[in-house]
Amino acid sequence: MLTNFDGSLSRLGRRQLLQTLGGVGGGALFGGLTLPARAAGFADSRGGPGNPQIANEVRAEFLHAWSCYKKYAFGSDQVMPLSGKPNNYFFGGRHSVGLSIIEALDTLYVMGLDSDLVLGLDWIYANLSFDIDDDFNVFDGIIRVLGGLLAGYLAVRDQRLLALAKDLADRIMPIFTKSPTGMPYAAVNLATGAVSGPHVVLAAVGTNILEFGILSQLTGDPSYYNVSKRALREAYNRRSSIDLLATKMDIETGQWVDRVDNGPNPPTDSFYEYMYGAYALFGDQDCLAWYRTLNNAMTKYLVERYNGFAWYKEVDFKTGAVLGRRQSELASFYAELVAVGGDLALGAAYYQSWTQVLQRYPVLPGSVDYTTLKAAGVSNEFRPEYANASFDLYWKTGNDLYAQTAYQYFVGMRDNARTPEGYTVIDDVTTKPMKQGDMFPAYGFAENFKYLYLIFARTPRFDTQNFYLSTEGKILRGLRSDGTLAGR
Ligand code: DMJ
Repeated sequence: MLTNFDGSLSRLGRRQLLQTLGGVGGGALFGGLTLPARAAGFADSRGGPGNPQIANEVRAEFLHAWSCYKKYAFGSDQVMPLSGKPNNYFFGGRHSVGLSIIEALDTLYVMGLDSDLVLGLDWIYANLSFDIDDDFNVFDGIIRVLGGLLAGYLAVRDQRLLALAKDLADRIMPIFTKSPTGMPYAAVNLATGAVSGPHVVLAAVGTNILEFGILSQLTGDPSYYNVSKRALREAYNRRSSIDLLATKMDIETGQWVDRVDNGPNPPTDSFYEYMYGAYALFGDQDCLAWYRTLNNAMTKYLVERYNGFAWYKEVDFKTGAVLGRRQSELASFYAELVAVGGDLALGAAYYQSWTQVLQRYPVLPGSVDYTTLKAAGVSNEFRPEYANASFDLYWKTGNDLYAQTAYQYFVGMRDNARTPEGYTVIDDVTTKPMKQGDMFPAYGFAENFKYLYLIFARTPRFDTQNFYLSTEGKILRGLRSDGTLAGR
């Protein structure tokens, strides 16, 4: 065990881990990298100036990606950086919601990129409408579009953003109100309110209470929060006798469609994040108790040490019998959640497991077989989850190790996912050089660069002592106004 009681790495543990990773950090060789360092700590978390040099590097790379989107796809959902073409993700190419702009709003704000922020806001005010006669994927729609508009509103306090957010939420509402169990359908036609998709993965059942809760706070209408909480309760009530969940629900019958509990892996992942988040953001004690019951059962039945590293196996949710030992990269975020949720030792250990994979693959593979630490899925869709864990663990513990490994992630991303004009996904992380694909997912504007920047930057626009970010990196608590953009 490498951690102290309070979760910070002990001197001995930290040294062991750094040696495992190939160096001692702080300007020395670290995993083959020479790190720029400050004398008094790499990122200087305790009220100091951070590391402006690295913050500027991260901001420059964000701008490299953003400039590509502006040049080739502004107003479309996403950019294809190699072919220089737009991509409209949400409606299969039929309509655009300017997804990348919405995803970028609060990142542009905390980075102080005000003229680009105003450009994006002006596009939204002139073009964005949700009167679209087509099916809308509500999981992505809520965390990305609704969450982006709300974070934008919290940054600049323009009522037009709040009105758009409310309009979208009202169009989404039938997924809850038309469901016989209260658990949401997977899709809704935004113009007609027709719902579809009764077999719903748990992440889609339960990743909405943070955005709907903020909307309830801002509008004074509790119905948004209440429908989301009911969905969480209904899923929780269907746990097995050993307090585990399967991954897919028939929301019309209330019956599970499968028998696998694979812990924080997709397609459940952010379900747990939002159950805990309802407590962290709104003080909901029911949600905290539900999270603790489910998380404790996962720790008991799923967590195992393999070659010294902590992982979550896949099990039968009724018996606990082992079904598999693969781990999705998307699960790496759970290192921060399990730590912030109270088990700092397990969070630090799980982070260490993924750091070990980062030593082998500077861009993490989509999944690993953790019995060998070899890639099982070789692509990486510009995934932010490891940096998400670094960010929260860094601010939770104040431990420089998390800043150092975040920088290692950043260098791996810059060395491999950068293109002459932007950034892109990786089709194969096992080849040298890594084989690049041709897409920049819009969440890259919301997540990777923001987590990295906010480890190293110190800005009056972000409260490092009191923040909460959604699963999509939207800053739902912690944005501070300096007055310059109010009403824009
Ligand atoms: C993001 O949309 C969110 O982080 C979500 O919770 C899971 N996956 C993507 C990024 O990988």
